[in-house]
Amino acid sequence: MLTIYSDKHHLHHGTELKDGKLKPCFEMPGRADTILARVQKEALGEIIAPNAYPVSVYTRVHSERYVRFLESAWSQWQAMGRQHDALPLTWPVRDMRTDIEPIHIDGKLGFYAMDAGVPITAGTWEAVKSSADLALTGADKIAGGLPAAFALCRPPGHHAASEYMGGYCYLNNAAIAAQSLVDQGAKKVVVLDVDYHHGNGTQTIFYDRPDVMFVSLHGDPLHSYPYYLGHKDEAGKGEGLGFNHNYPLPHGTDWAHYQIALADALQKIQAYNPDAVVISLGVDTFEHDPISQFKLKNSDYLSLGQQIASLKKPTLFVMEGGYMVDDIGINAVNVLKGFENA
Ligand code: SP5
Ligand code: ZN
Repeated sequence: MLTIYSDKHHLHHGTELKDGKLKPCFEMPGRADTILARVQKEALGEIIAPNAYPVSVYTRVHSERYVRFLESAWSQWQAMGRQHDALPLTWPVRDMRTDIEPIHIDGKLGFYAMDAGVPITAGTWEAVKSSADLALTGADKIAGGLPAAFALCRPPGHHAASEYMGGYCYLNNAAIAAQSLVDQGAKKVVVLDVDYHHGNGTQTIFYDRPDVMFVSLHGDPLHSYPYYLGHKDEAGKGEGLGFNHNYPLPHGTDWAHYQIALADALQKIQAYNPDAVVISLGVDTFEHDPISQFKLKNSDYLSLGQQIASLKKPTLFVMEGGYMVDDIGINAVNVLKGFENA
């Protein structure tokens, strides 16, 4: 399988607010390095660099003012004499205004964030842009007829919505890729999200659309981040009603239980009969993941890839989460190997 990768992810590594303290993000450069090493060790296939895309491709799914904010946040922050990573500290919750963008950088940061897990550092924008470009390059390959490709994205994207960042995510790589496939002629695209966390950003972006179906298996939001979205009754709205499917699963879910939900999800996807599938590939469902609560084992990821292959659709894998760095390469590449050897 073709892998698309760039070293630019090294430009981004910050701190997050966790357990009431600022700590280095679990989302760190070693994650992508470990996956790349495994891709090479397993001789998965060719590894190519991404193309560069104009910002107008990102604004197909994100608002212009949000992308402008991402581009300029670090320089505004630095102009205040601040040197540490930029993090939000106040948020527009219920009943506050979201139509007027604040001018002060502290106001902007909270305005465009859902949590304090999205530090902005000097190199963040360049890494974020490169990550989206990996997914777009993969989408171009799929649109050009390649049956499958792997965008080794870092930072991840599925928590980012049209106008906010969150959960280590800035631009929604999978959504940008899905939109690109539509823009290149696909009539129907599915985003299947297997990250432990619900892909709130992707769901929200496509919630009122029938042309991109969102399907997600994840930790029940009653107990797991992102807490405020990902319930079973979220089925889409307007023309998009019936094109959103959530499978919230309990703590301790192992492969035996996971595969029952997966089989149901795959059946819905098959019935929809998409032209292409984008997989939001998180491997934080692993039994030893430090921030998640499922119990998948190394070999289960081979089965996951095999199951995804049963769809027999052009498939773009987009890397999302997974924080047990020692095993992230094994688990991510197992999905790809399982897919290819099916
Ligand atoms: C892309 C992705 O996987 N983002 C995940 C962001 C999760 N951020 C908040 C995690 C809070 C988990 N707290 C659990 C503590 C276990 N000791
Ligand atoms: Zn996750």
